[in-house]
Amino acid sequence: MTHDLTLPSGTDVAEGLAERALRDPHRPRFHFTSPGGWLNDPNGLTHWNGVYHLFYQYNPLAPAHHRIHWGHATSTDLIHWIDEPVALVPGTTGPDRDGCWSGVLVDDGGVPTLVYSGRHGDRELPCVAKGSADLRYWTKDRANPVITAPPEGVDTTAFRDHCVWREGGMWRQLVGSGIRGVGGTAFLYESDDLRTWRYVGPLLTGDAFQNQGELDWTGTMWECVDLFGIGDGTDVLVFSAWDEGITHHPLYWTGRYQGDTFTPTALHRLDYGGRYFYAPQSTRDEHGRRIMFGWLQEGRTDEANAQTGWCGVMSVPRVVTLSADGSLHQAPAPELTVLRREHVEVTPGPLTAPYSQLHAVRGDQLDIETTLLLAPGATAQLVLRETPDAVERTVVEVSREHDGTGGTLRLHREAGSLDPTVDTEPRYGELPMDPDGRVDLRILVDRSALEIFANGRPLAARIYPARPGEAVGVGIGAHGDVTLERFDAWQMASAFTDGPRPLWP
Ligand code: DQQ
Repeated sequence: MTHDLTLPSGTDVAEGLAERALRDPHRPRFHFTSPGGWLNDPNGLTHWNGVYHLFYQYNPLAPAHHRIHWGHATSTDLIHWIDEPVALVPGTTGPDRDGCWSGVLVDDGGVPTLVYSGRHGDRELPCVAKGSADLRYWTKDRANPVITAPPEGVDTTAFRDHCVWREGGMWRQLVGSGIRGVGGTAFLYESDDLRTWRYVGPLLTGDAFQNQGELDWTGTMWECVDLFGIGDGTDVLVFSAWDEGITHHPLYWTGRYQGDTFTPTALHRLDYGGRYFYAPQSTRDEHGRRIMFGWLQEGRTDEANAQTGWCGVMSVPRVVTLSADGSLHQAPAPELTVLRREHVEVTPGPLTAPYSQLHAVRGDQLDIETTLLLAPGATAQLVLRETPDAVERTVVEVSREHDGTGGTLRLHREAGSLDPTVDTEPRYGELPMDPDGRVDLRILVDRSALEIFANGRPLAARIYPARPGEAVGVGIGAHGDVTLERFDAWQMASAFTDGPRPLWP
């Protein structure tokens, strides 16, 4: 693509869809969504001269995954976004004529450069595009694809998605893949110029025959690999475990990246929502923070998506740090608090009732921060999006083991919606706890988008009450000995106007 001033903005292309999307009561107001059409993975995430750039997998023409473009939005605070012109459009010919799939942005001696997967037919190959100084216009390299085939002699399940970094005066790249009959992998390459690549070998390969069906199964292919160092000497390899036709989920290895290999110490689930926080990408911002976004997929049918004119939600920006136990701690970026409005505080003390509605706290755009102290064997429940007759309700539950060691975070969506076509499967995961049984809970409710952080462990999901206007109740309850140490809730303002979205000037 050449420097083309007639390029549409995301909103222009998706105008009819955008109007429909605005009428959908389930559309989030402070999570990033596309102006209309389809959104999936975050791409090219970067903080460039004080501006955050969020690119994303985008189909501006329909809320369906087809001939994927790269959408583009910018922000100076990670919360308020401006729609930029579409960054990459599939070619009419060439290696990306069927889609510009996921990739990253790197700084090539001051030249912003994208490395992405061009799709043609049913295969993807690495491509490169050079950006204008403002990162708005992108010129695809004539030599694309810059790697013309997966490594010779290896029977691969797929070959796409990129993690690219500078090391020892060279470029290094990981391409997500899988070795048939073995497991998911990340192939390591090396280059002087981002155009000519030398294959080094697999950085690490999983075992597709271990833990099949489990929530930490590593799959037959690794999508969207992301390698970064964190804390003092820990390396992290994030990937989305994929398999044809089977549920997929994001995982990460902690360990040590040295030379040409990654030696794992432990495997972890990145988000207990599984596919509701998929294909994440992270960057180190200009403040030195590791910022991560993931794709909150829809939990309703393709027909429902088609009717509403939009689909796909970006998580809120998360700040990722290393916990004392060697796992990752995730929290919403503090910038999010600029959207906090009316504040309600609930009086601390023991929770004696199995359930009571908090009449002062209501809404479908909320930020809740609470600390609970759980005795061994105790359970606390926080109810969200409850209708007055309690027929529809979503329950966040934290419980502590009888022996006092650790606990569980659960999300019950079974009564989340009376609509039988939406996904209401529960979600759960392990909850680390100190000997006091303290649980620090942060809950973000944004219409159909829900993100829960319990002692730094995240769980993202989608909920679609059939009576959205009535499903605004909040309540709390306990079984066993539970003390409410603090409870604060804020109404959240919208980060987007209800009318047309602001466009680049
Ligand atoms: N989404 C992209 C791929 C990636 C997948 C296509 C993960 O590059 O593997 O839209 O959601």
